[in-house]
Amino acid sequence: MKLKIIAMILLVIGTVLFVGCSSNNANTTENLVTPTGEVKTIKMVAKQWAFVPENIEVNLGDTVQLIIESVDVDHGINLPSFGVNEYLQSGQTVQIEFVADKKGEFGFSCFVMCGSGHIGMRGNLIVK
Ligand SMILES: [Cu+2]
Repeated sequence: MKLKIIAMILLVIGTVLFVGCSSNNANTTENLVTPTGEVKTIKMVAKQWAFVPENIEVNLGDTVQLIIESVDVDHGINLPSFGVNEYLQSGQTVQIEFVADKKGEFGFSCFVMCGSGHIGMRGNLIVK
């Protein structure tokens, strides 16, 4: 009788652990982020040789709206983690929108050879 009760308790504990583990696994493979409904609009200037501002901070789930004006020569912005790859023509303003659906620090850079300081033309998107 005692053994039966112990066996049943172990079975219950085992089931709880198993369910707990499988739901954890489901969370790690899941890539869905609940949008905050917040739209972060950032006006940015691309110039030789910087993005201004060069650091952008948003919250997880925010919709990020970048409005970028290239004020001198042609530039480009490449933010591979969010599929952003946009040509920034001289004198033009470009609007880019995406959802910040992962946490971390993500680098962006200019991909158009815009002069001697081109290689240093980069910045960071921080998603908290
Ligand atoms: Cu460049």
